[in-house]
Amino acid sequence: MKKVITYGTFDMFHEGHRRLLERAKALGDYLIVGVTTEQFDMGRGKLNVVDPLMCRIDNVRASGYVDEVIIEEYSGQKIADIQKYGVDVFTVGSDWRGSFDYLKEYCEVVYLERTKDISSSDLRTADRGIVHMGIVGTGRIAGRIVEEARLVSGTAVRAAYNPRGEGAKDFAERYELGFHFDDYDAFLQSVDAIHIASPHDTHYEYARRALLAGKHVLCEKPMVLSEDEAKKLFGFADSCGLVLMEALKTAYMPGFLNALNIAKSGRLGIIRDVEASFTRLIPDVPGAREYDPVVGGGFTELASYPLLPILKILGTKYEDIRFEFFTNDKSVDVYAKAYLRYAGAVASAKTGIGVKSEGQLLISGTEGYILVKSPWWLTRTFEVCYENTALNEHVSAPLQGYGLRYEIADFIRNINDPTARSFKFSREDSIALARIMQKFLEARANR
Ligand code: C2G
Repeated sequence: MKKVITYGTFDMFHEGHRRLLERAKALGDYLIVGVTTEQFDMGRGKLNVVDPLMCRIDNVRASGYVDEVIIEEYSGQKIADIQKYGVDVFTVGSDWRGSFDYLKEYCEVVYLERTKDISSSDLRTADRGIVHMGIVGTGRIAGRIVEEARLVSGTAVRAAYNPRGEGAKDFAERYELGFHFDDYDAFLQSVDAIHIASPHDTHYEYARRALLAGKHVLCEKPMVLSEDEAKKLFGFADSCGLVLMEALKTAYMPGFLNALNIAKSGRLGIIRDVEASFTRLIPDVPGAREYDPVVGGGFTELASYPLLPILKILGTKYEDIRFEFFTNDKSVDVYAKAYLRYAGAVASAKTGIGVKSEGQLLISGTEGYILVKSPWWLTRTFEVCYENTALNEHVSAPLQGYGLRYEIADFIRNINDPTARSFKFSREDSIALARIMQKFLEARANR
């Protein structure tokens, strides 16, 4: 008897899962399925698992292809299972291609083509569907988004859009997406929600058209470069009952949220200063998007990050803001600092694409400070320090992958729960960020 084994979460059981099990069973005579525990999924950074374990097991059994169900609860279990159950074939979807080659020492390993698109009509759960996402723009960040979205339950990236059709086609093939488009309206028709990962100056129009077509929008930072545009987009989202969220990944990361909690809890006394820095040297080559004379420059490219802790800790109602910056010969800023004054506190945000500096976040209070060392925007650990160094603490928090899955998970949660309010990066935060971007661009143009 040929024994086959496969593993998975099988959350919100769908046609992709059913087809996988059907083909897995066809590889032999006896199919064992390892269903993951919530703890195992949490440990590997899979977020938003909806169905309880028992329900996921029932769904796997109900498929009719399965002879035995086991539980996957620790990493390294697969080798032990293969030996324990005398397995001949290990199989899993092609999204895992290469990852389980190490099992070839113990049995045959087969990667089955992943089902490219799962249609909601095939879902067993009648009362809730998977959020089908589309991605606008097909650059490096877009690829990471697709990879991370696969680790968020309740969503599947189905389509890619690029005005250059070839770009979308190549991307869809590489990431095994069902659809690709160079026609934006047709693209919107194929999805429930979009993630905009195109150049800054295209965000507004893409977001506006998507909202008016009834699609939820997650938009890369900076969402827009003017306060008026930000307000208009939130207005469209409200009137259509849709979620509009700015994709500023750090805002949703567990470690950053932890640092914010400590800062706001009073443990540092009264916060008097927030200083944050983000620099990345970017070569000024012809056609480089970051050196575009109208919307390019280090500030629009990077300042969303250092402004985030400032807005979250000291609020959006600063009394004054001013900028100091150096530009290149085309008046594009290569190094810039924003100074904000609040009642009782000051803050500064530093960015550079032509100057390199230390990228740290320092939050200073009357009783102590928090230091998050570079790269603070991928917050994994930080120090809480006091005059009495015996009280100092070292805090760490998980950060999985590129850290994009946290914002995607929040976006999906907000779509599924219309009463959920996004406090992690609220509309007030987005509007304030757009206002600061606008002020900076005005200051730069008036130089
Ligand atoms: N799958 C598929 N087509 C889809 C979605 C999923 O063929 N559209 C496959 C996956 O490749 C996997 C199985 O269905 O083989 C279960 O998918 P998930 O529930 O997402 O589980 P996964 O995270 O892939 O767990 O140890 C766990 C395993 O490594 C896989």
